[in-house]
Amino acid sequence: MISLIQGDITKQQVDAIVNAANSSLLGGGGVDGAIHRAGGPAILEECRAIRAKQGGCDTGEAVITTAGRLPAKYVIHTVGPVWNGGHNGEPNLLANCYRNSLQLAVANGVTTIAFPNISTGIYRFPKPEAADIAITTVQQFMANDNDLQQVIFVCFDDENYGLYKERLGGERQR
Ligand code: AR6
Repeated sequence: MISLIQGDITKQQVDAIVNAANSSLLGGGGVDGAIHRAGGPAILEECRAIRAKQGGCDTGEAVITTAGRLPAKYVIHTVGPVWNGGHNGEPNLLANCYRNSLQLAVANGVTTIAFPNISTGIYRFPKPEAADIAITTVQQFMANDNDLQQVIFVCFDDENYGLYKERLGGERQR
């Protein structure tokens, strides 16, 4: 099932929430800052360990940590593309974020997962195009994977919420 809510992803009671991180994995502003603030230092510690081992995270890829004080069990950190006009592979890289996060989730036994609107804040990806890519990629993944029970799109700003509502037909739709 695909669900839609407007709110703060740090409050979601799901197996995993996804973070719109940067390739350093060392935190930042936006949803990344909110997740590290609410989750506490354990998340950053694990990010540092991953960084020491593999040197951060490339755009479109994803890594997993526990979730510290958050109600979720895991945080999946993915790095969205910075919008640079759209001819630098941004759409594919954004689709990779959703696909790789879902793959990593399933590999870790996650059945419920919440996504923020990756790249649509500081990284300036146009919101309508990002919504199309997010929804299509998740729908394709769910059509081929029976283990995932629920994917929740958590929209923070009104514009994204409106765009997702238009595309998904309101709250808690399949
Ligand atoms: N819950 C859910 N969504 C949120 C929250 C929240 N608490 N706070 C913001 N958003 P952004 P990006 C939405 O800028 O564009 C960081 O510094 C927000 O409305 O967080 O991928 C990283 O370290 C927007 O729709 O991420 C990177 O350097 C969406 O989250 C860089 O920003 C994504 O906005 C990544 O930029």
